[in-house]
Amino acid sequence: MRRTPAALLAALCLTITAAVAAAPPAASAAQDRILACPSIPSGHDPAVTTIVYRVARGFNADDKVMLSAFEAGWVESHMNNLPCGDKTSLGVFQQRWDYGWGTAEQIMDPVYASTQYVTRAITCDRNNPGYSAGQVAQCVQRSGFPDRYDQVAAKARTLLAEAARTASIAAGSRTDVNGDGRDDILTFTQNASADVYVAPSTGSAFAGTSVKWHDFFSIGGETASTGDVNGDGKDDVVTFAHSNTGDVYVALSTGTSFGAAQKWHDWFAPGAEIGAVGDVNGDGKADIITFTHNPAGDVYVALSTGTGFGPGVKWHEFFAPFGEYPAVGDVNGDGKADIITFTQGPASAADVIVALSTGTSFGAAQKWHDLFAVGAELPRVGDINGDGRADIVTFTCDADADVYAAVSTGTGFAGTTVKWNDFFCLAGEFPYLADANGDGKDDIVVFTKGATNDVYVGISTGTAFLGGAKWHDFFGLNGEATL
Ligand SMILES: [Ca+2]
Ligand SMILES: [Ca+2]
Ligand SMILES: [Ca+2]
Ligand SMILES: [Ca+2]
Repeated sequence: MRRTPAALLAALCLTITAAVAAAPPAASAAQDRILACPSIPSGHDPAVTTIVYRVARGFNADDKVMLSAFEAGWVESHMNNLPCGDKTSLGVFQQRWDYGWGTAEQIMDPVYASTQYVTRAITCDRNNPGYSAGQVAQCVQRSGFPDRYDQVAAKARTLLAEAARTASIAAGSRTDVNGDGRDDILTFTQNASADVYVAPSTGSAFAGTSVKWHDFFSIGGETASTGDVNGDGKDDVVTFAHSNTGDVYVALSTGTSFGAAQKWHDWFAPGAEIGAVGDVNGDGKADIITFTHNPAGDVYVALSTGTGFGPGVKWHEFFAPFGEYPAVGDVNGDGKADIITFTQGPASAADVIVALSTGTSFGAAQKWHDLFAVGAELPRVGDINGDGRADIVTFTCDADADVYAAVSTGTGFAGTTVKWNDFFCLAGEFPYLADANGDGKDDIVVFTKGATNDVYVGISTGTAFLGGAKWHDFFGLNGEATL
């Protein structure tokens, strides 16, 4: 264990350390510090919004309950884990320990607080189907100002969209689950049944509909990923539970299904951190990486032993803080996966930064491109020209539906505004890279979701992506995680 929930809590409570540290019983500690907040931060804490989102997804909250959580959190705390409040109110939802919400320490854990909110909101929504999101919030919060929640719906939607984007960060891991050299597609339903379906590549299509490879893996709010964690040539599935358990589960591929879920780590990528998979030490077994994605910007690694992940070790001190889009890929072709971050600012600040793996740590951050994946674009990492070095691709996923790429030279990414495809990935669709035809060059894949649930592939020629061809006509529904 490298960090404990208690340590996190202590960090959150810095402003009141003396009172908390000196008073062990929960209630008396709380009573010592019941003060109105001197002020509430004007902006939200992205770690809090991400946790609220993940917890709500974990309970399969519908859109209304999800929105209600963000309305309530904004009204009560501007989505901050406040160690203070009116009377005995605490935390993101300003819950009161003396009104049956839990102990003060529990309420100051945003996972616990979100769980309390969401479970009550789901019940209220079920019992009152005609309620607005704000009325659901009031039903849970019982505020003296019941109209405030619906009034902040627009702000809540903005924060919700940001949290959903953070939770869907996924930029590069192999998906050849049957080990035939062609990447396949997977979908994790992430609902109550938590099924995992696979459609293997035939080289010109993804075959099979409703072929279940696992019947309970990666529930809502978890991060589903892939990688060959035991080095047998078949990619396995990995899920980061986040929340307060920090568990990481693996299910090994047999070539035709995934075996039983096994816990390979019990404290990695907790809370709002971003988990990823890649072979950072080049031993043929995929390891796990987590970006704390907060102002500290730490990066931890846990190496695969083939049967588990070892202890979490810090491999970088500052990389991909919140707002940036972290990814993993072997950009210099030495066999060891490196870390990449897209800063995603406006055109003047859309840099791509790389830190190369030494096998035991990530080296100094280096800028490899200074204009790529602007704003809300969706960046991905993969070897699109088949030279063994991972390249970068960005999808606008808007009405232009453009796809730009820059190829690795081993010391930088070359090419600015070089379009590799001019119509691929519309708004709401999910793009990915995969070597669908097994020629060694990564192709573009898009899951349309929406009403059609199609999957299109644009084959790489090494210098461009061909027009999209439909490889599957029903795979990956709305709300599912597709890779
Ligand atoms: Ca494997
Ligand atoms: Ca490894
Ligand atoms: Ca490398
Ligand atoms: Ca390449």
